[in-house]
Formats: sequence, C-alpha cells, structure tokens
Amino acid sequence: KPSPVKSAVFSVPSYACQRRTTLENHNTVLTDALSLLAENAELSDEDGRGVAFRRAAAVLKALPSAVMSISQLSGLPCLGEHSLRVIKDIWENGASSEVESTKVSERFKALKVLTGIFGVGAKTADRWIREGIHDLHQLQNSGQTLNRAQQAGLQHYDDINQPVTKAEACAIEEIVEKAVSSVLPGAQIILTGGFRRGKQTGHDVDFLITHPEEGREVGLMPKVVSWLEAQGFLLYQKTTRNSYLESKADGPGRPPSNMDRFERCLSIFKLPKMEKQGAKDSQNVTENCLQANQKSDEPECPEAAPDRRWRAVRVDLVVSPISQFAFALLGWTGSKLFERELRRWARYEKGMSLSSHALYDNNQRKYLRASSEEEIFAHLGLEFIPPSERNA
Ligand code: DGT
Ligand code: MG
Repeated sequence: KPSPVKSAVFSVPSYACQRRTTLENHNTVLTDALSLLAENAELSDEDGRGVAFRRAAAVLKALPSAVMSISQLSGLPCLGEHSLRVIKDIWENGASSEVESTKVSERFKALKVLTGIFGVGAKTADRWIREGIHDLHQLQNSGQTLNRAQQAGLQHYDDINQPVTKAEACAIEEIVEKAVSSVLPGAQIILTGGFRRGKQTGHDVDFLITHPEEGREVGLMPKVVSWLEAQGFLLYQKTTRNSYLESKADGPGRPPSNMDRFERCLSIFKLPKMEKQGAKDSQNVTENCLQANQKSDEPECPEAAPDRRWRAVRVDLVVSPISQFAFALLGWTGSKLFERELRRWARYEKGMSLSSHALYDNNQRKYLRASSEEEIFAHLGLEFIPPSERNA
C-alpha cells in the first residue's frame, strides 16, 4: 500500500522498564492479536513463546501513534519473525489466520473456560481436556475431585469472570481499610495491581498492607482475615504464611525470581451490591455493606438466586514489613511484563537480583536498601516510571 503521508520510523528502547507505556494504545488490533497468541502459548506450557509474543505486543503498545506501514517497524526491538508474520498478515489480509484459527480451536476454548475457574491452572486444565472434559457441564458430571479453591471457583464462576470495576475496587478498599485499622491501628493499606496503574477494570483487586514500625505487621493477616470473616465478607480464603527468612538458605545471589514469600491471602469477597446513591456517599459504603451482609441468608446455590444483593470478587491481600515495602509495592503494581523486564534488566544489564523483597548487587555482594520506588529505579540506573506508565 502506498502511504500518502511519509511515516516516521519508530524507535523504542528494548526493555519495557525503559519505556513509558500508558493505557492509551494506538495499535489495539495488533496488540490484541499478539496477546491472544501469547495467552495460547502460556496455556499450552510454552512460556518462551508466550514471553516473546508479550514483548512484541508491549513494543507496539509503547508506540506514540498507529502503525501506518510495515517499514516503520524496521529496527524495533522484540519483533521476531513470527510476530512480524502475524502483523503482516493483519496488514495485508485484515486478520491473522493463525489468530483466527486459534480463537475458534476447541482446545483453546476449553483451556480458557477451564482456567477461568479460580484454582485451575494450565496443567490441570490440560489433564482434564485429555480426559475429555471441555466445559463446566462436563466437569461437573465427570466426578473429578475438586479442591476447596476449585469448588469455590466453580460456584462463583460467572461473578469471578465478570470484570471488577474501579468503583467496586474502591468499595472493597474501604472495607479492607476498616478491617486493618480495627485490628491494628496505624497499619496502612494500598491498592496495587492494575488499579494502581489507572485501569478502570481488573480481574481481581490487589492490596498491600504494612505498618510503619518494623515488626508490628507480624501476625496481622490472620487478624484481618478473622475480622472480615466475622463480618461475612469472605466466601473463600486461603492464607499462606511468610516464608522469606526460611528461604535465605537459597543463597543471596539467587533469590527465587518469581514466587515471593510474603504472607498472602487469596480470597473471594462477598461484596454487597452498591445502591446507586449509596455508592456516591462513600462514607457509608462500609456501613451499608455490613448491614447487607448481616441481613442475607445463605441460599443453597448462591449464584442462582436471581435477586441476590451481592457479587463475588477475587481479592488478594499481601502483608509486607516496612523494610521491604518499596520492593513489594513495585513488585505488586505490575504489569506482569513490566515486572519481568525489571528483573531481566537488573540481572543482565546491572548484575543485580531484584525480587519483591529486596535488591541484591552481585558485584558488590550486598543488598541495596530502598524506602521508595524512586530509589529502586535509581539503584537500577533507570529513569523513574510512574505506575500509570507501567502498562506494558
Ligand atoms: P488484573 O488484575 O487482571 O487487572 O491485572 P493486574 O496487573 O492487577 O495483575 P494481577 O492481579 O495478576 O497481579 C498484580 C501484580 O502482582 C502483577 O504485576 C504481578 C504481581 N503478582 C501477582 N502474583 C504474584 C506472585 O505470586 N508473586 C509476585 N511476586 N508477584 C505477583
Ligand atoms: Mg490485579
């Protein structure tokens, strides 16, 4: 296609953590296609391919305008042969044949439906598919034993797969704030994850909890959970305890990069539906919720009740000691690719190991302290990127 306007060649740095990626995306057709292939790869235990597609999509998300011609892409990082083929296909034919055939493939559809159940990962879904289970109905009739998380996930399937709004996240923030300040005055909570990056919806709501005096946060999680449970706010919860100190045996040079070891509570919240006026009067949200939960009788099949006055929402709580707070905040704000790129930058460009707990300098053989995200970026020799520009 001859392009009437001369389009400039784009140039972006190669690590996502060197770039500012806002939620304004000028290339959604291309990035949606590449993200779908990434998702398919991740669900198929092909993580390498998954990351490659995620990186390619992230480069396009960072462009200041829509791509007008293939020639603009020459010299951009992370666009491998495969990703370029997908882009060309869309460019020339209006759609990528690989993306379209993936979308309608029975396997991909089944993987999506089954991993949509809270507590079901790609491995379990794959095993079930090999046993002929492709949907929720077949799963329910299969006699498969489900663990407690999966049972709750199945029970609240529709709610959990409906995006959480910012207003709902704020209502939950108020409830968690009340729980935290009731059991430990002075403790602080902060909304992390996608909502901290400015997203208007999310698949869950993530919170980080700490206390300005080191050590005071010990034992906090069970108390918060008990408070929430007593008030009827939890449909499901599983708390895992802090195991960071135990793990020091792993050696400081190689802290495990992915899984962190904070005390963490994976939960399903019972959020009373917000009345339109009530939602505006934010002071009353918690009170309204408390009253609604006290009134409600538990029906046998909760999601089936047509006029039920609450919805289920996935909520993650993490407790961090104040000394690790900046690292935890950076690590839990995302996006997932941004986090991955920060760790890759640290390791390969700086000889450092970054986790959600600490930053270790392999050359100086010491931990680098930080009490803010800005300090961590500075240690890493990176320009500070605010949360709203970490949407890689
Ligand atoms: P969402 O919820 O779909 O709108 O998107 P996000 O960006 O909130 O993603 P989410 O909720 O899966 O995770 C939030 C951030 O927390 C993400 O950037 C990565 C981080 N994260 C999630 N799970 C873990 C974990 O097990 N360990 C560590 N270190 N970080 C995690
Ligand atoms: Mg989230």
